[in-house]
Parts: sequence; C-alpha cells; structure tokens
Amino acid sequence: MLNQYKKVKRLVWLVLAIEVIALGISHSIFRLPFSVVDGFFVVVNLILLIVFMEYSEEYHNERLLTISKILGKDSQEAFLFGELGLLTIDHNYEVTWISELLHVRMYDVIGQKIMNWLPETKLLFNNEADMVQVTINDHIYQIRRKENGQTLFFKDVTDFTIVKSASEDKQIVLGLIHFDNYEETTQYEEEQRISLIDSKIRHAVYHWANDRGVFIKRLRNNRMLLVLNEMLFKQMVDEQFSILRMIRDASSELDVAITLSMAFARGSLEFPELEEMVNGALGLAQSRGGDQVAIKSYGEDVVYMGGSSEAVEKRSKVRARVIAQTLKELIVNSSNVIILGHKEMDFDCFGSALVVSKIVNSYNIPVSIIMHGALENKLSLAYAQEKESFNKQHHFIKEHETYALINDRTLLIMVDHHLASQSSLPQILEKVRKIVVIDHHRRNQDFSFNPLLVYMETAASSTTEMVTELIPYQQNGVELTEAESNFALTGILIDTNRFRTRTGSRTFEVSALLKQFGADPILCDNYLKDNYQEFILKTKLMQSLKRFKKGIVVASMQDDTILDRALISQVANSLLIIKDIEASFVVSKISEKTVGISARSNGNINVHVIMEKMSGGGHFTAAALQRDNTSVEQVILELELVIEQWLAQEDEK
Ligand SMILES: [Mn+2]
Repeated sequence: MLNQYKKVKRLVWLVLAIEVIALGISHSIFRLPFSVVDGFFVVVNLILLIVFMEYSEEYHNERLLTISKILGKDSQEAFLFGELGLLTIDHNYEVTWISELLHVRMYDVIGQKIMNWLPETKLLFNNEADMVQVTINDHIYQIRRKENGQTLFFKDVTDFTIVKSASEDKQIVLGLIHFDNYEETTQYEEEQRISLIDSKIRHAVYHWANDRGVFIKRLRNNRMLLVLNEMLFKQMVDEQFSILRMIRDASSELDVAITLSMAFARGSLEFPELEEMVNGALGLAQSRGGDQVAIKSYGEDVVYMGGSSEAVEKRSKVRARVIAQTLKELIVNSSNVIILGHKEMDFDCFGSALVVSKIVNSYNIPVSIIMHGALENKLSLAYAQEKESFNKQHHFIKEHETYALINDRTLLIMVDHHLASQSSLPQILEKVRKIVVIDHHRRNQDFSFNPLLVYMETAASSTTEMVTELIPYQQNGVELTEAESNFALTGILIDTNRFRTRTGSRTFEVSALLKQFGADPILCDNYLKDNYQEFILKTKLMQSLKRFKKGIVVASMQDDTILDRALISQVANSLLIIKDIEASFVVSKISEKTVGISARSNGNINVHVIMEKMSGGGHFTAAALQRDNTSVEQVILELELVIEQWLAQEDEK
C-alpha cells in the first residue's frame, strides 16, 4: 500500500519536472506565446491534482477500515483466545467496565471497589509491585496496571502455573537412611533376635517408604537409599519425619539403641552433585548424635529436623578399642605429637590434654601441650597449685616454641573442640599435615582442615571420659598421677554438672578408673568452690529469674556487669536443681563487647534447637551463644521471642 503511494508521489514530481523543462524550452528556444502553452499545463496540473487527491482519500479510507476491523470484532476473539482481560476503574477505584473475558467468566463486579474484590491489587496502586498474582475461582491471573492509569490488564496464567508447579514437584530428591548402632547391636545377638529387630525396625522403614510411594533400596545392612520427588518430600516434612519417632519407639520396646540418621539432598538436577550433598549431610546427622534428619538444599545451609531424644549410651566399646588401636598407630608413626586445646581451656580440655599426653608418652614419642592464652579462672587457680608436678610429667609450650617443633611427620591432636575458630592457636592447623580430632561436642559445620582421624562421640559426657576410656587399651600401660586424675575427674564433674546430665554407665566406669589412679572427690570439689565475690554475683543473677511455660527460666545480668563464661554456665546448671525447672538460660556480658547465653536442660527440652535458632550451638542438654556488638537487653528480647515461638510450636504438637 505504502509503496504504491510513494510511486504515485514520485510520478507527480516527475511530471512537474518535465513541465518546468518543457516550459523553459518553449519560452527560450521556440519563443511561443505564454497563453497557449501555460494554459495547457494548468489544465494538466489540475487534472493531476484531482487524481492525486482522490487517490489519497481512497488510501486513507482503506487504512482506517483495516484498523477498525482488527480492533472491533476480531480483537474481541483474540483477547478471548489469549485469555487477556481488561478492566477500568474510576477515581474512586470502582470498576466501571470489564472486557469480554471477565464478562464471560461472570465476574459481576461493576460498581464494586476493586480493592474489596481483589485486595492484592492494592500493591499496584501504591506502587509496591508492578504485577500481582491472584486466584479467582479456578483461574490464576497476573494483573498489571497501565502506568499510573485507570486500566488493569488481566492475563490468565492458570495453565502455566500448574505446569510450573508440577515440574517443581517432580524434581528429584535423593535420601539416605542410616541405622545408628545397628551393627553394634546385632553383632552379638542370636539369629532369632536379629530377625525380630529386622522385622520391627528395618521392615518398618520399608513399609513407611512404600506407603509414601518412595523408592527404597538397601545399600548395606545398616544403610538404605531413597529416591523421591519434591512433592513426596514436602509430605514427609509436613509429618515431621514420623519414621524417626516410630523407630525410636520400636527400639525402646525391643530395648536396643537403634535410631535413624537421615539425610536428603535437593535443588540440583545433577546426580553426582546430589550424591555428594547427601553423603555430607548424613555425616553431619550422625556426628550430631543421630536420631535426626539433615536436609541439604543446593546453595543453602544444612537444616536439621528431629533429634528429640538425647543420645544415651549408643556408642560401642568396640569403637573405643578400634580408635585406641588407630590412634596408637598414628602416634608411633609420627616424629612428635602436639596437643591443642580450645580458647580459655577448662578442666575437661586440660584434663584430656594431660591424659593424651600420658598415652603418647607411653610410646616414647615426644609430646607437647600448647599453652596459649588465658585459662579458665578455676582451672588457672588449680593449675598454679599443681604446676610443679605437671612440669615434671609434661612438656608445655608457648606459641613461639611451637613452630620449631613442626615437621612433615608431626601429629596434632585437637581435644575438646573441633572448629579452627575455637582453637587456642588456630594458625597451627594450617602448618600441620596430620590432624586428629577428639571431641564430645556436636558437629554442625564441615572441617576447614582435613583430619586423619575424627573421634567424636556426642553421647560421651566429656572429652576426658573419651580419652580416659582409651587407657586400658594401651599395651604399654599408662598410669596417671593423683594430680592428673584429679584434673580429669574435675573435667567430668563440670561437664556432667556433677553426674546429673549426660551421664552414662561409662562415665562412672571412667570415674572409677580415675579413683583407682588416686582421684580425690573432695579435692575436686574444692577446685570448683566459689569465692565470696562469685557467690554474690550468682545470687544477683538468681534474683533476676523470669519464668516461662513448661519450666523454662531466664536469668540475666541487666546492669552490664561482665561475668565469666564459666560462672554463667554454673548458674544455668544450678537452676536445674529447682523442682519443675526443665531448662534454664542465663544471659550476661562476658567481655567488653560480647554478650553470652548459657543454656542448660535436664533432658526433656532440647536447648540446642533453641540456641540454634539464634545461631548458637551445643548439645541437647547444654548449649551456648556468643554475640558481638549488641546489648544484653537486645539479646534477651530475641531469646524471649525464640522461646515463645518454641512454646507455640510445642503447643501445636
Ligand atoms: Mn568439654
């Protein structure tokens, strides 16, 4: 159409040019009179003008007709086909007109206020969103507002939304189930009893998975693979992994210590990636004591669920023997051994360092204990008393002496902690090739270094208990002095709150062994006695006590007095002596810029879960938190909120 128009225009220009040339020639060369020639041209031009005008009008009419045709009848159908709707409102936000699609779907809304009908559209009018998604009856729409205008565009996205969520629901989730203590439990059992355990526990897991449409396959006697999708996974999350409780109940009925550690990996389409994620997560679930689920979503931190029973004596003596053997081999194959404790070493840390030092010594391998930074107050006082006797038996080194001792065959043993950030001398971890970790704290992070041997038992009361237990398995015979056994026993006393929490039969066995080496409970008790000043501070803390439901109490030092970390954990412990108190939290400043919480439980409330919500860590019965650049008041507010949320969740259960 347009080309035609241009052609005509070009033609007119051409005729005009010819006219000018012809006029010029006729006047200058032939000298013809004006009237004849010019009259002729005027007539021709008039005709041309009329033809052109006619043509233009025709062209114009044709264009108008086409647009009105499209916008009219056809556009209605196009809008219906594309499931697009329009709606206009007046300045009172009342609907004045709706287009065909909305009309066909019988939305009888003319005259209504748009925000009463679709409250979500409010976001469009106060410019908080460019687009909102709403559901009207069975249809899902995206709604957009014409920029600052009074027209709303509706786009039906029902099909798209369904397909999208279906494809998300179908995404693969990989899972692993590990039967904690299965091997140890069935090792010495009669065939008949093993088959009973299998039917009550292993088969229960099969049934549970099959009922939910999950693919399950045995990998080993104590391990199963699960393949499922997001939808099935969400159902499991909704029922809070009921299988954990089922197996726990079945176990206690059979009087065995089998629980489940489960791990799931999701959010990736790559199978090798999912496999790596699920293996890592299972390791974490197990090292936190089992009986829980670790969920690793791609690109996010691991989330834990369950873990509602405190690990009770579910480690085996077989493991202790195997560890003793492995540790011995590592020791005799090294040039020297260095023992590293955590910051502000306490009795458990220092006591276990002494015991490990004695074990290494029995193999005639040079061994040193790093003494860097301050010791915890009471340990520091006790250490001053026994310094001479310890110096005869052990080699203590300062930071500057440490580096000269390190070579390729140096073995470093970390006691009572497992994170570089908690080490009293973290720099050394980068310089040593061979590292062993011995700890009783729950692991919730991957190691930043690569340990050769990890001996972590969350069911153990203390690191001292774990290392003292290794003594009888040493061929050369290890004997502790009275002072060493006193320090070790004091470590156990503190970490168990004097045999109240996390105390198993093996805690008493180890204590009996320490008693044989000459430990004196009265002396240990003396090490732990408060001085007058401490007593006053503790009493002040006690007076601030605030009580919540389910026997939870919070004590705090509101006036910004800086208290020793050990002191606030002692107060948290002592609060549990009160009848009906199930869990205690003590908040106070622990240094000029740090606020700390110490949390304790008698075993019915998982304080670890509560502290974890505030990014703290610990155990079922003992957890803690340190936070920089905040106030006691702020931390208490947050803690109370987390406790209230926890209580609300418990109520729902
Ligand atoms: Mn400890």
